[in-house]
Amino acid sequence: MAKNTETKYSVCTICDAGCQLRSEAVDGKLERIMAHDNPMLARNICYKGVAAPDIHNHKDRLRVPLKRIGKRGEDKWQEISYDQAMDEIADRLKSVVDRYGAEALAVSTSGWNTQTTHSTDRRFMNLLGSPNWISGVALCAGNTAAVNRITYGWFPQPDYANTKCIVLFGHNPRKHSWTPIYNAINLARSRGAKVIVLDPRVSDQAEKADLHLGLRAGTDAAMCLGWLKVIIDEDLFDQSFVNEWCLGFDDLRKRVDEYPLERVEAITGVDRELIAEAARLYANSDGATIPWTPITDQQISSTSAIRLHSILRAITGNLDIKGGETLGGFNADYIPESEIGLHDALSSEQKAKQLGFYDHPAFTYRVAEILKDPTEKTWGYPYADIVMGCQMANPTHVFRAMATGDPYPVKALFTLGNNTLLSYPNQHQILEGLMNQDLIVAHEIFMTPTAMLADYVLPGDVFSERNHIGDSWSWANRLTLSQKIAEPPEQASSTFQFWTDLAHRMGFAEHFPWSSLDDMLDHRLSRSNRTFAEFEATSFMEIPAPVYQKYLQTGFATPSGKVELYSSILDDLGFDPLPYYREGPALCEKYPYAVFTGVREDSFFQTGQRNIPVLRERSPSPKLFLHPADATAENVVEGDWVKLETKIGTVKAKISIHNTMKVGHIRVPHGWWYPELKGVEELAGAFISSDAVLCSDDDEFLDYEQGIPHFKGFPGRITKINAPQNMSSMVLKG
Ligand SMILES: Nc1nc2c(c(=O)[nH]1)N[C@H]1C(S)=C(S)[C@@H](COP(=O)(O)OP(=O)(O)OC[C@H]3O[C@@H](n4cnc5c(=O)[nH]c(N)nc54)[C@H](O)[C@@H]3O)O[C@H]1N2
Ligand SMILES: Nc1nc2c(c(=O)[nH]1)N[C@H]1C(S)=C(S)[C@@H](COP(=O)(O)OP(=O)(O)OC[C@H]3O[C@@H](n4cnc5c(=O)[nH]c(N)nc54)[C@H](O)[C@@H]3O)O[C@H]1N2
Ligand code: SF4
Ligand SMILES: [Mo]
Repeated sequence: MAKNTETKYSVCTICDAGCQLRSEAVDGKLERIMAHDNPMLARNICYKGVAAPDIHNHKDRLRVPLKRIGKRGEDKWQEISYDQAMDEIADRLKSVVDRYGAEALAVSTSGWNTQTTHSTDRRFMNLLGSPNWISGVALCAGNTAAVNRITYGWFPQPDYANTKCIVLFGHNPRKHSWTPIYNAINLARSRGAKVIVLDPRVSDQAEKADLHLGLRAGTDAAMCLGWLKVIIDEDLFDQSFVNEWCLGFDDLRKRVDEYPLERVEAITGVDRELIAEAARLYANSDGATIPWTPITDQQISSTSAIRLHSILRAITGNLDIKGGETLGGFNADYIPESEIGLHDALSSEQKAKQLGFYDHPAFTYRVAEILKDPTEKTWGYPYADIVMGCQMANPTHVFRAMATGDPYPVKALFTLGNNTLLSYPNQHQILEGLMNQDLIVAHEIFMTPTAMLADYVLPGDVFSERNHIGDSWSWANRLTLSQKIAEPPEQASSTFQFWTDLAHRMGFAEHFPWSSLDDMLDHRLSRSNRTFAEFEATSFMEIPAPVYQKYLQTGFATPSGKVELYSSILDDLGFDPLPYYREGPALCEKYPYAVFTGVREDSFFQTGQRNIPVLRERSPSPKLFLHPADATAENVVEGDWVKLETKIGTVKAKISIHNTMKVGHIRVPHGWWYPELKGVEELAGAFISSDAVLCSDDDEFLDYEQGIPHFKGFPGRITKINAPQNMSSMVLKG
């Protein structure tokens, strides 16, 4: 019989770059992922995306809801029906809420990989009364979005197509790591744009850069203060924009005067002439960009570093102009997550219970409430859920509350599309918190260490099995079509369906009137009088034409309506209103190396895909990068196993020697566990090589304003060991 072959558009969710690709199914089974048919988009594909059929059709994909029958974490299960699982979850959640209050429910989610209108989770939680929503975006882009809003009310996007200068603070996109950004940078470079890279290592981007500043890890804020010193002293800023649109320039200047280049050179380890040259190149470019980077999201002076990027953009006149960084706003054709989330349904009393609200408020409801009126005035909605990150609880406070009951008990955790145990700092505390839960629900596609700790594991669908319209996380305002091409396993659900079915069982049916995901997509498109079927029949991507300098009409969405160099919000909340540099925990004789987590592996996204042979073969084991001089001093050679210790934990990994590393620095990869050691090692080896075991979230490691941890240069030491047993004989079966 002739086979039935179909081709559709897909937005890949294997990583968070969200490439639009084409998928091909034969007789209803996903067989192939291909590049886009539009030449402008055809390069945006990497080998992880190509591996989607290996992931979606994997024999170990979860297909049936599971209920725990062994001890927590023992990985013993009974298969049950979806309806039974949902009934029992609802009953047990009601008991937790009756006993401890609604705030005893925490949700940890990725949001972007589960697609499907993620804010139904916020809607559910807001109706129930829980503010304790956390996500990996607290350490990645979500927190940058929130901190950008403090300065000028939105989170801008670089205009790669027109810029003359790109400044990468660590950020290192490659052919197989954030491919679309890599392509955009290459295109800009071929047009003549200059690239400045600030990275302790000679990274892939640094190798090709016009200027490379090999700063010491964790010193980005000091570097930016140095740039400002040059830019202000040499009058390289946009005088009229500063006069008309910026608040607190004189205060800023005084603060910047505390950072003469000799001091910045001493802190960062970069020659002062090079610092000045880079600052001049940036400021003198006619249209320059500092693209978002996760590196400043994850260090002790994070809030200041992010604010300094904002301030550099603003005073050099690069905000909301062609070739600079544009403020997108909401897409008027699509109901935004901010509206779906129903944030007004949560009372102020419950908002104030959000964990982190008082101590580390920068991305919590505390700031979101201050920005509510300005945001509505400028952007048309009171809440801006940019990259999901603008009204989150603080993860560290949530895990502490789970483990200790302080300031109140958190007793139920729902984790969706997130490997919670490995994806925040202080893995030992996370485990303690999880072991102390009355109810854990994991919505997953594979049995991860986190799912192993659950009471119920619900099988999720994947991107080839659901319709979706990507809205760039309300960051840019592009709409992107993703079409269902295969059926999900019968008992699998989308996260949209999960929240809807739970809401119906918890008495919130009237607020969840949508009968299906497609119905919800129709609702969201109703603002432009279209259905999903009409959208997919006519377009695969919609990008509104840019409108520059919108602030001339609307002002900025801050309390003053201006760019707040001196932050009225931070001032009101009792923090330093001006940016500053704070040194991370000091290296010492016992812990002489500056350890940073990162340098993402091409073959995996974060904690995922270690069970996918075509990807794992490319990167079979975790590697610590070391400079040859340090390797000699430690008496280790390529491929030796070592243990890496910090004050809170120890992991094991192989040594990989690179002369591109900075002396005195060690790179530790993120997210390693060993699916092949399931049943052999506790929690499939989740404590053997995971960076989260090493990263502390004690107060001395936390940024003051957001309370996010220092991943970039914490003290550690290495010792050579024999290869761990199971590891050397590791076999991965397909
Ligand atoms: N310790 C430490 N923590 C970190 C970082 C770090 O470097 N170190 N990095 C931070 C950064 S940069 C980020 S972006 C975040 C990332 O955090 P997340 O984006 O939450 O990534 P993961 O924790 O790897 O979890 C993703 C999980 O989703 C599952 N999954 C994939 N697709 C689907 C789907 O369609 N449906 C469902 N239900 N599940 C799916 C995968 O199997 C995987 O287990 O982590 C942050 N946390
Ligand atoms: N293949 C693949 N691609 C991915 C991902 C993946 O897991 N796999 N993850 C995606 C996600 S969620 C993210 S957030 C990005 C992350 O990707 P990138 O933004 O590229 O970040 P990293 O790879 O963590 O680190 C980049 C560089 O930061 C440097 N660095 C370390 N410490 C410091 C410091 O203190 N200051 C400065 N200026 N530089 C420092 C490192 O030497 C390294 O070269 O990648 C995305 N793309
Ligand atoms: S870069 Fe690769 S994994 Fe990420 S969205 Fe694009 S194709 Fe998928
Ligand atoms: Mo990230």
